[in-house]
Amino acid sequence: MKRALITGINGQDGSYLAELLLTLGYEVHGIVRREAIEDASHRLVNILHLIDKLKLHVGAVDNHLSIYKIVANVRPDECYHLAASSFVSYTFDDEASVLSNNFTATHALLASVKELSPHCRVYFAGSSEMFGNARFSPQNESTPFNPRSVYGISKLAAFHLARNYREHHKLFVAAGILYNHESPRRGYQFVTRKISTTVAKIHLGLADRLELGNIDALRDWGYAPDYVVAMHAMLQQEKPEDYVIATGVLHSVRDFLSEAFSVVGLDYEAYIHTNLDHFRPGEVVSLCGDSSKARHTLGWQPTKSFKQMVKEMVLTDIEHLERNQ
Ligand code: F7E
Repeated sequence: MKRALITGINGQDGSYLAELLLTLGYEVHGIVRREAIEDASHRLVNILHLIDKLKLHVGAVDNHLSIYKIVANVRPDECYHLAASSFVSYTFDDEASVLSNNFTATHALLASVKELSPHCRVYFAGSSEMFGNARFSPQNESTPFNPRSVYGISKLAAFHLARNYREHHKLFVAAGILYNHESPRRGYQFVTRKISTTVAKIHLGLADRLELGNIDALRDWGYAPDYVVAMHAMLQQEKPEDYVIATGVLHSVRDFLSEAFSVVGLDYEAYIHTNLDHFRPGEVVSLCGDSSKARHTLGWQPTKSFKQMVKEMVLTDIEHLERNQ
């Protein structure tokens, strides 16, 4: 039986990946914070349904000793490094913790794996934010990086570190360069979940307005359960490489709004209020990914359309709210 270790197991991607690996017969270990274990019904909500099947370890991913001990204890065959400060807007307020969480944690993990479990295959979660103000569109694995946010810079630094461990220390480290990916388990601060949950509240009479920033911003939005399939596939290849994972289709926030409100038969224009606080300095305007390499090499492809995904998010939020009323 293969053993996998997931950092960020209680996040959107971590929870879907844990489900996938359990289905494939893996022994699945995850790292969570002490506060999360103690408040499991809130902080581990994405993995509560799996908790009896998982082996959870308390630790802090940016604390080298903590990671070292967990890797020594688990001796994983595959390690998926998903834990990160991932909300781009927060990075404007607290650059230091984003740099530390995203870079130091990657270093702690790679260095520990190299010392203790050098056969272990590592997945590093890169981001389209590393392309930033890209000179070409769509972007692929050869497009030059030009990050515009501290988040993008932190991910790019960690990505270079991962490459360095691959090239100089001969670790099997594969990196996904993932574009936005959403689901009913997306954090509430991200625009898609903010919209789906507010539409659900409006539908149930619990809210009457939605404040947003730039609704003409464009994103390449995919479906998170599809993206974890790609992560796993990257670690099953003969050689470790980097892969862009994206749909290749751009939609605006406005498109998302229109689809989401139409699920409950409403017109979004009646509910939207612009809040300048949600506009971003140096916004990356339209990143669109070319995932031909993943499609050819990994046999990967998206399974759900934008419309189907938006519908699933809104209907799931309605169901959650109805259950908790
Ligand atoms: O923003 C616009 C906002 O916060 C999407 C992360 O997973 O993907 C994600 O980063 C767009 C932006 O995601 C609001 O300006 C308008 O253009 O959902 P988001 P993100 O910043 O694209 C990348 C690939 C990652 O790697 C990140 O970790 O929506 N927008 N009004 C708004 N966004 C938010 N959050 N809130 C608004 O009110």
